[in-house]
Amino acid sequence: MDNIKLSKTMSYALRHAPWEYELELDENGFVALQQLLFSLKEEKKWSGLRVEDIIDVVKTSDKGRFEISGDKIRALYGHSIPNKIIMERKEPPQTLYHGTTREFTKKIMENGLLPKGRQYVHLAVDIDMAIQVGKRRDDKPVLLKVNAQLAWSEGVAFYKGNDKVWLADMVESKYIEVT
Ligand code: HQG
Repeated sequence: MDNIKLSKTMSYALRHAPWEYELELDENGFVALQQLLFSLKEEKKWSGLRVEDIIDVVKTSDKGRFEISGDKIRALYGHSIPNKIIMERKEPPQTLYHGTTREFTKKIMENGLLPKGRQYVHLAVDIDMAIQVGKRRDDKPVLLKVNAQLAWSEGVAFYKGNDKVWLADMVESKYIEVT
């Protein structure tokens, strides 16, 4: 089983286009695991898929992209579908990081961090991950340091994606430092 390909397909179905798989996500982004399996198996490429294969992707995902709870599964972050997924609002760590391009940095320091094509702004707990995220778009990415605790104390909402990824609706530039 090609776990990377399966993970990308699961991300596409659970984050971006559930309707293409006739999936209906609940308000927290969950769908029945069996339903996801059934829908993916409709595609020739995945006709031999087993529930164990999906579980393996969930368990081995380096970034903790998915969560299985009872008989349901969801993507923990990254959504772009129109209906906003309700995530757990929670006090963030002192500092969070965001890796981005040199080009975007100027705009971010003017307008703040915006979710752009996704439902939430994505922030990393550790520097290495933020740099990796930035490297997707710029070989010399910029590391932004977000004073998350201060923002939270002043009323900015943060949401926990997983142990490594936090989400926010937006973050004003007064809470951001270019490193
Ligand atoms: C930028 C992947 C101009 C922002 C990754 C980013 C991550 C602005 C881009 C997760 C801006 C949006 C999310 C502003 C933000 N002006 N540009 N005011 N505010 N931006 O892909 O955070 O591997 O939607 O800096 O690794 O890069 O798929 O967000 O460059 O964890 O699991 O707008 O997706 O995870 O890009 O990535 P994205 P992201 P997976």
